[in-house]
Amino acid sequence: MPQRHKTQVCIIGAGPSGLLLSQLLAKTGIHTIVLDRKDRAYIEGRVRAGVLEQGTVDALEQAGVAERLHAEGLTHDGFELAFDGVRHRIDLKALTGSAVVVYGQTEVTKDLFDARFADNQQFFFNIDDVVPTELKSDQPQVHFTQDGAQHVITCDYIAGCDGFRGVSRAAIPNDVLKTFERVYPFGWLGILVDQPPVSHELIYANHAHGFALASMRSETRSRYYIQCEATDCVSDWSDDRFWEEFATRLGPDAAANLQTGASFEKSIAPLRSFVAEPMRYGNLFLAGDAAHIVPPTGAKGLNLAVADIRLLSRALIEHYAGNDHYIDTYSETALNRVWKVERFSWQLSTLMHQFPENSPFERRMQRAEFDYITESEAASKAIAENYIGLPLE
Ligand code: FAS
Ligand code: PHB
Repeated sequence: MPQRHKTQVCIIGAGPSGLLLSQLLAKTGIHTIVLDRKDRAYIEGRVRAGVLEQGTVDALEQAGVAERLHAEGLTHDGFELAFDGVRHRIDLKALTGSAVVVYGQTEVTKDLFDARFADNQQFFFNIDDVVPTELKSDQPQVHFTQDGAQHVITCDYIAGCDGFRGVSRAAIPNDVLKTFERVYPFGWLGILVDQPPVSHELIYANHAHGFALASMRSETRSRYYIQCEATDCVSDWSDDRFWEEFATRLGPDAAANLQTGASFEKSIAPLRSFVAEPMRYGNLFLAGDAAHIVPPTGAKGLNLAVADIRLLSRALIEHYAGNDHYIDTYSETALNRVWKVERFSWQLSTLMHQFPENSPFERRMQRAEFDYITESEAASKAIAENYIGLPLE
C-alpha cells in the first residue's frame, strides 16, 4: 500500500521555480509539498544563471529572501556589445532608468532552500517514478517512489516546476500539447575562475572565431563563456586553449585587463529556444524550464522562470481567496510574455554568434545591425528595455 499524503499544491521540482513558488505560497498560509529527483546539495551545486532583472529582485524581496542578494549582489547600470574588438556600451540606466543585479542562481537557490528549511517545508528528495495523474479531477494526484517505497500525494493543484527534462509537460496529452523548438548549431563552454573580472560590466562579443561572454559572480570570481561546437566535450578544452580563444574573441582592448588562472568549474551547455503550449492542463500548471527554454544570450532563463512564478503564485493565492480570474488566465498571460522574451533571446543570439550556415552576406548583416545599435538611441533602447526585463503583463 502506498504511503498517502495530502496538500493544497504539490510542486514537482526544487529548482528556483519550485522553491520560489513554495516560499511565496507559504507566506500566505498555502500548504505545499515539494518533490525533487535530486537532493539539496546537487541542486545547489548546479552553476547556471548570473544576471537578475529588477522584477526578479522584487520577487525575491516579496519572498523575504533578498537580504544576502542586497549585501552581495552587484548592481550593473550597463553592459557592452563588442564586434571584432569594437565596443559599444548599452547604458541601461540612461536608456531605461533601471539596472540589473549580478548574483548567481546558485546563491538564489541557497537563499530559497535556507528559507524553506527554516519554515519546515515538507520535501521529498531523491525520488523516482514520478507520475502526475487525475489532472482533470478536483483531486489530482502525484505518485512516486522513494527508497523503494511507494507514495501518493493528493492535492488541489500540481505545479510542474521540473525543468526541461521533467515529467510534468509530458503529462499533457499529445493532442493538447503544442511545442515549438529551435536547436542552435553550437554550445556554450563556461568556466569559473577565481580572478577579478576583465571588466566591471558584462561584455558580449562577436568575433569571426565565435561568440564570447565576460561575466562574473563577484569582484574576485569571474564567469566566462565561449561559443563552441555542439559536439565538443569539456576535455577538448584545456584552460590554455580556452584563455587563448577567449582573449582573441574579446579583442585586444578588453583582453588587456584579462587575468587568467586555473578554472575550477568547466561545463558545456547546449542552446535551444523552446516553448510548450498551453501552460495549464486541468489542475496541472507548468512554470519555468518545464514550459520554455531560451538560449542564455539574453540572460533570461532564470528571470523568465521567476516571472512565471510571480503570475502562478498570484493566481493560486487569489484562487484560495475566492477569485479565479488569474488562475483562468495564467497560461495566456504567461505565454504572452514568454514569446516576447523568446524573441529577444533569439534576436541577440542571432546577432552575436557565428552560424556555420551564414554566408558573408549574413555576417555583414550582423555588423550592420551592430553599427545601427551603436548609432541609434532607439535601437539601443530596444535592447536595453528587453535586457532589464519586460513588464510582467
Ligand atoms: P530547473 O531545471 O532549474 O529545476 C528543475 C528541478 O526539477 C531540478 O532540480 C530537477 O532535479 C527536478 N526534476 C526534474 N525532473 C524531475 C522529476 N521527474 N521528478 C522530480 N523532480 C524533477 N539561465 C540564465 O538566465 N542564464 C544562464 O547563464 C543560464 N545558464 C544555464 C546553463 C545550463 C546548463 C542550463 C541547463 C540552464 C541555464 N540557464 C541559464 C537557465 C536556468 O537558469 C533555468 O532557467 C532555471 O534553472 C529554471 O529554473 P527551474 O524552472 O526551476 O528549472
Ligand atoms: C552568467 O553570468 O552566467 C551569465 C550572464 C549573462 C548571460 C548568460 C550568463 O547572458
